[in-house]
Amino acid sequence: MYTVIGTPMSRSFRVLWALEELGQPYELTPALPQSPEIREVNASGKVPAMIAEGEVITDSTAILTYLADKHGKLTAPAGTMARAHQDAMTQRFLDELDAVLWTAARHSFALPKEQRVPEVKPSLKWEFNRNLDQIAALIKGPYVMGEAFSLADIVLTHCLNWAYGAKFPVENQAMLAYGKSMRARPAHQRVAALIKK
Ligand SMILES: N[C@@H](CCC(=O)N[C@@H](CS)C(=O)NCC(=O)O)C(=O)O
Repeated sequence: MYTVIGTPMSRSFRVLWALEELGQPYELTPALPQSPEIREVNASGKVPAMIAEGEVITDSTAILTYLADKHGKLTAPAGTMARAHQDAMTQRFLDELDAVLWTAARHSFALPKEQRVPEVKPSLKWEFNRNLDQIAALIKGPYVMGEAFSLADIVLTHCLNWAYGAKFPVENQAMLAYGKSMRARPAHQRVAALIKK
């Protein structure tokens, strides 16, 4: 049994989605960032964290990679060229989408008020869409890596969902259609239902 610490309204969504895809049982502690519950296991106060084999793992991508390798699903095998390409795509989503969204979040609510520069947001929205168009051109579908759903799809779809929540207008039609098909997955819907509860 895994224990996930972090509200589903955060990057914890990625971990919960992976666990649902894998059919693995888990307990959820829906802790907010910087809450005592997360600080107890992760001094940075960042969510998500997951407890597995009696140890704490932090960082959503590290947790996804651990789960995928451990259960032999949602990933190409380690040490293969397919895995190198999958890792490169995942890192690209983190650099070019997640980081842009997170910068917008910092300048909206996460930084102390006097450190926020709200004027940066139009530039970030432009950058996000430029990056997304470049990424979309690489994806032949139906999944990021072609014929197999992988953790790269979880990271990309979560960034698309996050963009929607952050009011980043996404105009790329291929990405809109891709996001719709990923959100139709039963595992995604089970986690989305946790947010609506
Ligand atoms: N790279 C980390 C980022 C974790 C992160 O920044 N989480 C946010 C919520 S989605 C958080 O807890 N922020 C609180 C803070 O930075 O103080 C991951 O993917 O898990």
